[in-house]
Amino acid sequence: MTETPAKPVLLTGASGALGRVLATSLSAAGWTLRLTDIVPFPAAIPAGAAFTRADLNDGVTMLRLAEGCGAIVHLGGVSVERPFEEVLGPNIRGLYHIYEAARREKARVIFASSNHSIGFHERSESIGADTQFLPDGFYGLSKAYGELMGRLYWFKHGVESVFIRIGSCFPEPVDARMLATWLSYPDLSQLVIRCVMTPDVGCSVVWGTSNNARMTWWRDDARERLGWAPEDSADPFIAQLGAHVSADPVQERYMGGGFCAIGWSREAPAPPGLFRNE
Ligand code: NAI
Ligand code: 15L
Repeated sequence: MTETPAKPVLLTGASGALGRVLATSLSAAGWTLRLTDIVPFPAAIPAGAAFTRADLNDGVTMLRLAEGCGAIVHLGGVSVERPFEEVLGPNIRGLYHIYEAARREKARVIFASSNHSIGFHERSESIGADTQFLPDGFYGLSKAYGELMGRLYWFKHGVESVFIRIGSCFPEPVDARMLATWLSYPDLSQLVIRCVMTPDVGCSVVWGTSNNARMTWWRDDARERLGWAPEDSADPFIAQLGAHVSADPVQERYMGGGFCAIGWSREAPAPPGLFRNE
């Protein structure tokens, strides 16, 4: 069954890796899309879509782009660890512009959050979606802030959100960590469709990974309510990638992997008892 939303959907970050995947798959599903990004769309504009080049820092244009939309799939912004000043504009101010537009339009926000919002949890843990944020850098911090902004807009204004804490969404897994964190492009597309089409999502969190046997880290999210079950799996890559680990103990200890090691200056990992109220 093809499901099409009653109103157009605004897709930010449309020229990026995942934006292009979703522009193509949602267009193929018959959706009416408004695509936007700060850089040009690098391919032919898909059927049913229109592209506007714009900066997320430009709040007036974001309001205009969202006019008449029922949902905003928000992928735009800095997508890797960068200095604070580079993250601030797109990921914090830009996100505020998206939520203001959603409030005005009574639109739902599907926010591309990241595992880096909880990256300093240790891989030996099994954490639910309501776990404490432990961002592993300024980028992960911006994703935690984004989820908190979504909660503010839900409780104060009734703006619905689904926060997809994406693991690693690439054509294929490329190292041992991704045997746990990998999300296939088709599973991402199905998830976004469910996030937009499911009635009454409230303010929900879903872990964005495929059906990977090694994903023992993340549990208890909104997938059942969304009616989403990932169909792909990183498991066929276990033999090929199982030994593909780094020599860095920080990278290998924490869920966020290499992002945790960027700029690391502790002499030893933090003892848990000095962080939690134990
Ligand atoms: P990407 O870097 O390929 O795409 C991000 C897009 O945002 C780019 O096209 C960029 O031009 C645009 N952008 C940056 N600053 C902007 C601004 N000021 N105004 C307007 N547009 C701006 O990243 P990718 O991989 O496609 O990821 C999409 C989203 O998913 C990002 O928010 C990322 O943080 C999130 N995510 C992705 C994961 C992955 O494995 N690919 C994992 C976790 C989260
Ligand atoms: C992310 O949040 C990044 O956007 C992506 O480039 C990957 O680094 C991914 O996380 C990951 O953790 O593998």
